[in-house]
Parts: sequence; C-alpha cells; structure tokens
Amino acid sequence: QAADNPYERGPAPTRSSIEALRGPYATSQTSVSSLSVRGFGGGTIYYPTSTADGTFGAIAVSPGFTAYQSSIAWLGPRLASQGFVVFTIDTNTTLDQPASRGDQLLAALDYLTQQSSVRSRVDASRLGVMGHSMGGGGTLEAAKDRPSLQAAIPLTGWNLDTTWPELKTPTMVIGADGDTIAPVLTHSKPFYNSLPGSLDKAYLELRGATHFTPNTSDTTIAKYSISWLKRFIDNDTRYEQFLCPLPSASLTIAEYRGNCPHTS
Ligand code: 9J3
Ligand code: ZN
Repeated sequence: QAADNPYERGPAPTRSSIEALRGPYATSQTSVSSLSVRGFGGGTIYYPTSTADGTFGAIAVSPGFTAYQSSIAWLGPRLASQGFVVFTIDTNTTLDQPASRGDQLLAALDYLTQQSSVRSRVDASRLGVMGHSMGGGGTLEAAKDRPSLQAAIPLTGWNLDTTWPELKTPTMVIGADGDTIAPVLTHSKPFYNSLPGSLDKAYLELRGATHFTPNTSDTTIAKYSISWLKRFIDNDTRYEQFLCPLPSASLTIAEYRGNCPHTS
C-alpha cells in the first residue's frame, strides 16, 4: 500500500479493472447461521483470502421486501475481490420495514467487527452499507443512525421517509429509469435532493433498468459502487477519476448528478 494512504488496497485501478467480474483478490466465504446471531438474520461473509495486505474496510448489504440474501449475493464476491469484507445478510423476517433493515445492517456490522471469525481482518473504523429496495431504504436509515459510516449506497431504494438532511455519510443513490415499484420521482430523486448540499453525494440513474436490476450482476452498478466505496471507505483517491468529472449520460446511464471535486 502507498505510504501516504494506509487504507489503499490493491493495484492502481483501470476502467477494465472496475468493470471486471472479479477484482485482484481471491476470496473466501463463510456462512453465518441465524441461530448464532441476534439482531439480524445471519448471512454470508465474503472476504479476501490473503492476510498479507492487512485489514480491509467492510460493507453490510441488505436485501429488499420478501427477499433473501440470494437476491444480492452477486455483490459479495464482486466487491470482496476488490478488497473489502462484504456481509450479505438475511433479515429477521422478509417483511421487515426499512427502519428495521437499517438496525439490522448495523447489528450485522457489529457482529462482523466484534464476533465473527473474520473480525481480525476488518478495520472497524472503515464501514459502509448497501441494500436493495427496502434494504436501500434501510441503508439510509443506518447512515442516519450511525454517522461514523464512511459510505452508503441504496440500490433502487424504497422508503416512505423521502428526506435525509441528517446524513453525514457520503452517499451514492442508485435508481432505475424503469422502476415502477420505487419510481425515481418519488424515491431516489427526493432521497438525493434532500441530502445536504455540503455532503459528498451522487445520483446514478440506470438506463433500461427496473426495480430488480440490482438483483443480478450489473457492471454499471458494480463499477460506480466500487469507485464510491474505494473513494470513501479507503480514502483511495485513485478512484476519483471514475467519479469526477461527473460521468455523462450513456447507453447505461440515464442521468448522473453529484458534487465534484469531492470534499471529504
Ligand atoms: O423492498 C422492496 O422491494 C420494496 C418495494 C415494495 O414492495 O414496497 C411495497 C410495500
Ligand atoms: Zn427524513
């Protein structure tokens, strides 16, 4: 790692490295039974196999309403292979609402850093949250409840609370242009617009996408999520090139908004 940034992990990124199905780290995984934890429903921890590079930042990821960890499982190895410990969780019940999902994401991070078999691999000061739909709504709830989180990424997030001026955590809101369950007009756009103007924030609207696009491997979601997590959990400014200047609309991006340069 570079002497000037102790949190930097992995080689210098390229467009092809952030778009790749797997990053530079080989990964392992371990299953966490719901019977062995309190406050969430268990899950799967994906982590870089090697301990040669020290500790890694970590991310907990929640599924949406009626869904299981399988619905967001692709993010496990995709993100972990870039140099993160990733905990894809099940919720206590599949009907839990966003505020509960937020509490469960935080319980999962606490389990990960304090009790899990990989706790020594995790830097407990560098944590983030992601989630799909009501799990994306929970992602915003978790960040509101725990301002020390370093990054948050709701994926086609759903929440009846559409105002988030309380957030201190750099947040990338990812919506889908064809979402009829959490339409961007009533969910992702107000989420983004209500975040403080002084916060590092981004709005990525996927083109040709639906509410369920985050449930299968998606390179646009992956490349910008990786860049956001690296930039704000690892303070890795080598990824700033993929975020600033703001990406243009394209075949896969309907709209992108944000502040540049980033301030934190
Ligand atoms: O997690 C989700 O997919 C939330 C969207 C939803 O079904 O809300 C209706 C209650
Ligand atoms: Zn609010």
